[in-house]
Amino acid sequence: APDIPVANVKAHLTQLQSIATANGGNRAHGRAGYKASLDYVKAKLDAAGFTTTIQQFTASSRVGYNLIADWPGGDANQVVMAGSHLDSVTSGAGINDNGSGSAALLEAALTVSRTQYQPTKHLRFAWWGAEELGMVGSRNYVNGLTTANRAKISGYLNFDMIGSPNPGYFVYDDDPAIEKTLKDFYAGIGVATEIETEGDGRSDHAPFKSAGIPVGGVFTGASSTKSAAQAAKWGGTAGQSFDRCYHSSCDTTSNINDTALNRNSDALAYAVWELSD
Ligand code: DTR
Ligand code: ZN
Ligand code: ZN
Ligand code: ZN
Repeated sequence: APDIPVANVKAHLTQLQSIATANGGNRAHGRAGYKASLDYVKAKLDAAGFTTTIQQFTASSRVGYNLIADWPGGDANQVVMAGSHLDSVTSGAGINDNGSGSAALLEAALTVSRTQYQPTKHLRFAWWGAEELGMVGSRNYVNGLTTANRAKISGYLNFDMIGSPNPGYFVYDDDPAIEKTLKDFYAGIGVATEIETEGDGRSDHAPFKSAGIPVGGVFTGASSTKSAAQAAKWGGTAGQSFDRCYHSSCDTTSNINDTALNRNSDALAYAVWELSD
């Protein structure tokens, strides 16, 4: 898989920060900042040759949107999906949660286009709305799938919080093949990983898992505290949260660890390329 330039990912984060700042300070479901974020991502994907679809839904009496981007080609009966929620909480810009996943996913999709990658399987990327209300957008998408279309999805990769300032390297312990693919990436760059334990049912992979679709993903940690053993393994600060600005107004572009963002952007690309070959 090609390397994902972390500078490009950070440029998307700068845009998402500007969008939040220009729209009341957040990118939350049902607020102007969310739709402006979606328009930013969609414009890039349209220009890169993706077939984009906007799915509308209602949650808490406000209109929400999912953005689905299909890369033309590949076997339509074997769809590899990767997704990130694009919405923030109302308290801030949500740059780590979850601009980080959204930006890395966007740059990976743009890299597919830039390299004119022709995968064996069909690639589909998704930016979810209203995850913070309880995975509403992703659940809306999965519920909308016919049984036949659901059966075509060979796997779903989730990226929610992948640039935490005091990062851990956690791999979802769900589908064994996806888990192994992600672990192989980290082994290849000499970075130890741990199993993601707090996440079951706490992000957009949950509706896919409930529908029997193989899922996986990576995570750099939220409000849990980094242990001394973890700090010895990964660096950073023991006794402090992985992300002390989780769901706070300080979740801005300064709330990102560039090394973690780079490694996880490359892990995302590695898994997408490996699983779609
Ligand atoms: N619920 C997510 C944050 C979160 C907490 N645990 C995990 C595990 C895996 C992915 C994400 C998370 C949010 O606030 O968006
Ligand atoms: Zn990189
Ligand atoms: Zn959150
Ligand atoms: Zn999140």
